[in-house]
Amino acid sequence: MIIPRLSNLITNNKALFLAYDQGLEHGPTDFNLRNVDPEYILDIALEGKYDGVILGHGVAEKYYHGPYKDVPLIIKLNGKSSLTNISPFSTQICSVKRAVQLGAKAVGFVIYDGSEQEPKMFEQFGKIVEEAHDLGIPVIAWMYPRGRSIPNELSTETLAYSARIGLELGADIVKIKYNDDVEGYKWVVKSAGRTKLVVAGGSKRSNPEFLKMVQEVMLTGATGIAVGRNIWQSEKPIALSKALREIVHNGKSAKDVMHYLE
Ligand code: FBP
Repeated sequence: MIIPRLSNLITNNKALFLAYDQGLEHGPTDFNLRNVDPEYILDIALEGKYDGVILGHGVAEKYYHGPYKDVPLIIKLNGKSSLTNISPFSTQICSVKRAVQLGAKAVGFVIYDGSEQEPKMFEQFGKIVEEAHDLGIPVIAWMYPRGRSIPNELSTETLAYSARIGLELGADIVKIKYNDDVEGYKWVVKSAGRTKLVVAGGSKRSNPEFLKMVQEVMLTGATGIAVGRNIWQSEKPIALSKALREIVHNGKSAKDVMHYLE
């Protein structure tokens, strides 16, 4: 097995990723006339110096070209639309091989742990980890506990279990939601062991609220954040990205970086 090349994505144990798979997951309801265009997002990723941009293979094929290749590409290999009403399940829609051909430096996969369909996602994920690691490609697991047996998706114990599942299943990075409990979340990060943890951004918060959240997240020992809507739904995505980068990579506080947004 070749050691997955995390250095393409993580510097000094810190990482900042821009997520843009919501067109499949939520549909254009998240978008406006600007951010519906993948080039708008890729411009933010480039200018905002993101450590990775998360796309589906369809968007990558048509838009990840030219200067955008300076931003490491992460292809999410499974997905679902929000049009279905089945128990939480996301099926594989792209292979590791195809993702690598498109230029991916890492691949992603969502697991709804606790769902009735958990075994199928574990099985698909297991194969992906093997294929990706044979090529030295890191695997990021979106660990989203979901389904009838999960009464509270954001409880610290549930999130810690999800983080641990990521480690046990071979993920190099887990992407997990934040529950606004700084002390509790340290246990979530610990439970992931040597698997790095990045926090998912969530729906749009005000700039001060969002930056405070990121500051808190970094205090828990997390490696960083993989954010979408909070950036590309912002009126000032580049200024906000600069502020975010200062917090994640340079240990600044939310207060220290507010001047970027004035
Ligand atoms: P946001 O920062 O916009 O929340 O994106 C993070 C993310 O994990 C995306 O990668 C994904 O499309 C979305 O959240 C899925 O969220 P959910 O399954 O909760 O609707």
